[in-house]
Amino acid sequence: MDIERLRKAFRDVFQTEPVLVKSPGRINIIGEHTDYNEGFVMPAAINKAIYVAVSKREDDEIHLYSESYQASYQSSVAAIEISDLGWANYVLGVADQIVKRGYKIAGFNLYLDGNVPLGAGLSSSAALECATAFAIDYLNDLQISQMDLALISQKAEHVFAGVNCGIMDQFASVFGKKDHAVLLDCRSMEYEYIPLKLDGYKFVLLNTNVKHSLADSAYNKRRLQCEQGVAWIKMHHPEVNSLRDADLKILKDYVEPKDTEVYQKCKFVVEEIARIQQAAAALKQGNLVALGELMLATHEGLSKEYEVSCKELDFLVNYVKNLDYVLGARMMGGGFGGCTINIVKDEEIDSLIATVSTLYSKEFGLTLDTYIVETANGSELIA
Ligand code: GAF
Repeated sequence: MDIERLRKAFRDVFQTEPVLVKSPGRINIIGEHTDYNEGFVMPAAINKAIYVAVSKREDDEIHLYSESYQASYQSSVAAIEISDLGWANYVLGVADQIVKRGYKIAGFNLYLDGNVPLGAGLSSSAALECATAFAIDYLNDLQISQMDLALISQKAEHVFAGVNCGIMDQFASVFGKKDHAVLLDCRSMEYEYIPLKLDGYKFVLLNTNVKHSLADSAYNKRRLQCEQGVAWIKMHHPEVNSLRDADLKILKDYVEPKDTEVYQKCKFVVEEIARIQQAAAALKQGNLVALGELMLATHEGLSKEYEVSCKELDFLVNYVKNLDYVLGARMMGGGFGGCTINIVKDEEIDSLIATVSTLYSKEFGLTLDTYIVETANGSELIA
């Protein structure tokens, strides 16, 4: 990202000097749909980020400009409302949450740019929320803790984007650390950085370039199905507060008889929470083969049991899963499109990309975008 170009673009639009905030997108190595079930996740921030250039205004107006959409939007702190512009909502939603928490904030100018591919499941929206939260905090000297900035950003997504997401994406965008994955306990919010030793391998993302329209509604539905399962268990085991507390026997006894579909969804989550612990142990031992096998098992569960994959994602995973130079592969994020994450041997990356791109476009008539990603630090102000 050309920081000087961004500063100049901001000055051209707003005629004043900006402050810059950078918030990264994320990958998730393992632990899918576990965050809103108080389980664990293991994401890492990546070297693709959203950048916002901002300045404080003398009045209470909010002026936004998006480089990618070449569009502007205007509002005011006193009258923040959900807009028709998706990108603006992520900014407005964060400002709204900060105001709702009782903070006094001034109007601001914000210029949005970045290189996180949009709609690819790399959390461009969470990154924009976090960048906005950091920016408003800085401009108004609010001194909100980093954890609260992540939680504010998550809440903004619930209210202004209508997706009842967990905390993983915003957490990763704030707390990511270069060369590390973060193992986060989404119940206690305690976390541990695990060094990523990929010796000779890299994370390669294959972007299907599809985002099926049911993604957001299906996400919210899965969340409700998990809550339904917990409610049935709770009638017999009041101490169970989330699927984190359940085991397979409890699910068989109290959820399967009620609804086999809900049972299947809950079963995936309980098994996935267990897999993350094994994956963390494998990563700590540098056992990428074991980690890769767990990733494939996750994909299988997401596709067959949790039913959040799609034919494009399954095609990509099926193609690579028997290649000996690809250690792990799975769909990543909420599902119904976006990217697969693959652990691929350095020397084979170029030829894999060439082959799989050709096969993908032959099969679906779509271009496959590919990214070799590195990990990065979390959100930061750029002087
Ligand atoms: C999306 C959500 F935003 C996350 O909170 C998480 O639930 C993920 O889907 C699935 O693991 O990225």
